[in-house]
Amino acid sequence: MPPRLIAVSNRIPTGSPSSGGLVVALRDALSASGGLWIGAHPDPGTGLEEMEEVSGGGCRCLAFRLSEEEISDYYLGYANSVLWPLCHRRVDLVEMPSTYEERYRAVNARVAKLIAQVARPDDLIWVHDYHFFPLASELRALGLANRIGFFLHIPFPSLGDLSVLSQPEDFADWLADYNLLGLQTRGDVARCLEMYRADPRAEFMPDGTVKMQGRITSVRSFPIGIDVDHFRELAGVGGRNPFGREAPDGFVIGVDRLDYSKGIPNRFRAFGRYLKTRPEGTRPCLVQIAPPTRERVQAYQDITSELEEIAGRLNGAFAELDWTPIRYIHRSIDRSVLARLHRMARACAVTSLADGMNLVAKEFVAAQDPEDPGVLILSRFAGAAEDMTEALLVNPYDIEEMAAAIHQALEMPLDERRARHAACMEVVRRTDATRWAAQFLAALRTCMPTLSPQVAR
Ligand code: ADQ
Repeated sequence: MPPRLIAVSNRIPTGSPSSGGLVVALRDALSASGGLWIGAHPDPGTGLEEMEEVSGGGCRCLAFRLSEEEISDYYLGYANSVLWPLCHRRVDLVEMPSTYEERYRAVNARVAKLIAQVARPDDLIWVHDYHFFPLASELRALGLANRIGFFLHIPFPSLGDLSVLSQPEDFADWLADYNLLGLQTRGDVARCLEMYRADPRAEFMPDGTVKMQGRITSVRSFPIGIDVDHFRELAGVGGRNPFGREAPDGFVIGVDRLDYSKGIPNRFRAFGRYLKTRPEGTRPCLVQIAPPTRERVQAYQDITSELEEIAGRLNGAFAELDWTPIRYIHRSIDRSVLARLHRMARACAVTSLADGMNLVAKEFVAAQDPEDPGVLILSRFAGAAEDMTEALLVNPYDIEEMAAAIHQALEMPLDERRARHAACMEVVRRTDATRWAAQFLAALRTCMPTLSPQVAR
């Protein structure tokens, strides 16, 4: 039996059959080790409760409840109005009331205490994402010497941008308490090492690890992926045409949470530019699925209005009585319908301004019929572009270049489509979610253990 795994993430699996690759990969790793998944309960509480068992996720899940203040200051506040824009190169959107940071530190300290009540000395602890940067420091302060790994799902911030934090030196310090720091791409690793190079407390060891005040951290990239076979199955299942009778014959699809990092307004503008110059007689269509998220944050309200305005303007200018060029759905849709849509689409536009990986790009590729595949248009600023170099790579700030890429994708000869798809599919398979989890955990198991955590400083 492998050592028991404790996974910690903001969300715990809810048992919905629409789970993505991350849930499947972690759930498998957790059940193989009799492990636990710890995360925030979907419903708020007082913030004082003990953890409770939550069923339905396919593994043992323990949930803590966040109070309304914690949701405002820790989750929507520090996590999503400071750290999210910081990591996505939007320091102009950072909001800094002092209660955000205080509550972020306090929630991490509280969650560490709850974890310490259930952790055994030889458990592996795998912490996910920016909601929990300081968690290892809090666990070490409680005396835990376990191997603790961290995986950052979003881009690693650049050194210059870190100055926006009230105590930027704490950031490197928090990360130094992890034995393994997993990032999405080689570019993220380079940015992280640049941060350590600028920090006089850090030393670089001959094996490539970073040593900071007695603590040794290995920094490596583990590009995340999807449950490929499951998504292919969903996409291939026959059944109802999601459009009813009148499916557009060659359409471009976009699927994103409605987030300013995803570059959706520029995508709409590029599609508008393409509409102006499109080949005569064609009636192209952009199907954009963008469910709302973090609606209480001002920046998300702004992007929602901006998108409605652009979609309305373009449809007003180009639509005809029997043709709507932009079909914009501001809701979540069933995963099997999503997979079918990907398979039917002639192209997918992923135009993120910054993105850790972007799983939609991988889902689109997985959903294609290899004999007659659609074309992936992919932003150079999405982590996925580091390996998927045979997609049509675009600069999401360059509207003309993106309009030209839409044209190229929709007109691309079959041989070229097949060759590009095969190369992308090879990457999608190589980075499949189960391998991703297995590689991270294998690396964590072999990390140098932390000596007595109190002695380490
Ligand atoms: P996200 O920012 O959420 O993830 P992404 O990687 O694209 O971005 O994953 C989104 C997931 O949600 C995909 O599986 C997609 O199919 C699904 N989804 C999106 N819109 C949907 C809709 N309308 N209905 C149903 N499902 C929908 C963060 C980082 C990414 C990183 C992932 C994983 O921002 O860069 O790739 O974590 O590490």
